[in-house]
Amino acid sequence: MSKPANPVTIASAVISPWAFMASPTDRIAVAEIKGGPFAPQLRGTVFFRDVPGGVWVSVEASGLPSYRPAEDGFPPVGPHGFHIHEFGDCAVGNPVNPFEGTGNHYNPDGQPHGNHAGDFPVLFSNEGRALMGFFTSRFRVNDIIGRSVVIHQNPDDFRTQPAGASGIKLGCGVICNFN
Ligand SMILES: [Cu+2]
Repeated sequence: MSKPANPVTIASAVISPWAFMASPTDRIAVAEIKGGPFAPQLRGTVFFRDVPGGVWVSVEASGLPSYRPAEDGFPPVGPHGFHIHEFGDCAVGNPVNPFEGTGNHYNPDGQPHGNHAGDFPVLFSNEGRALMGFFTSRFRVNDIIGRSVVIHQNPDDFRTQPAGASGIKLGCGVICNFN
């Protein structure tokens, strides 16, 4: 009997253009995202893999809300603001403003919002599911261990300071060593 394929290896091979050159010594981190009181079904996994010149980030999520347009002075729900925050504290805390312990966006070089090292592309909900991969040269895997990734309710406008008007936090995951 051959050993069953590792689903993690398959997932990262599908969405990483650098998978062909991945070596067993590449630093990899993972964050398991869990939804808070505003999105209790939300689950997600984010992988961070050191690649030449930066990090390949791949994210898979389910249980996101469906898109809702802006209405009655409320901003749209989705596409969802998505960031690295400073602190790896994913305790829900205040249920009307969950995950306050995550602090501000990860911003080691003092940039305005829109150019924080932790500013990521927004996540689009496809009937609740999102699958996305992208490259960043702004940090290495070692720099972000012990911080958190956060998914917000509203879109990130990438200009409102300090957090892009992306609204309440739907889910949170602490970034941990994977290997
Ligand atoms: Cu955020």
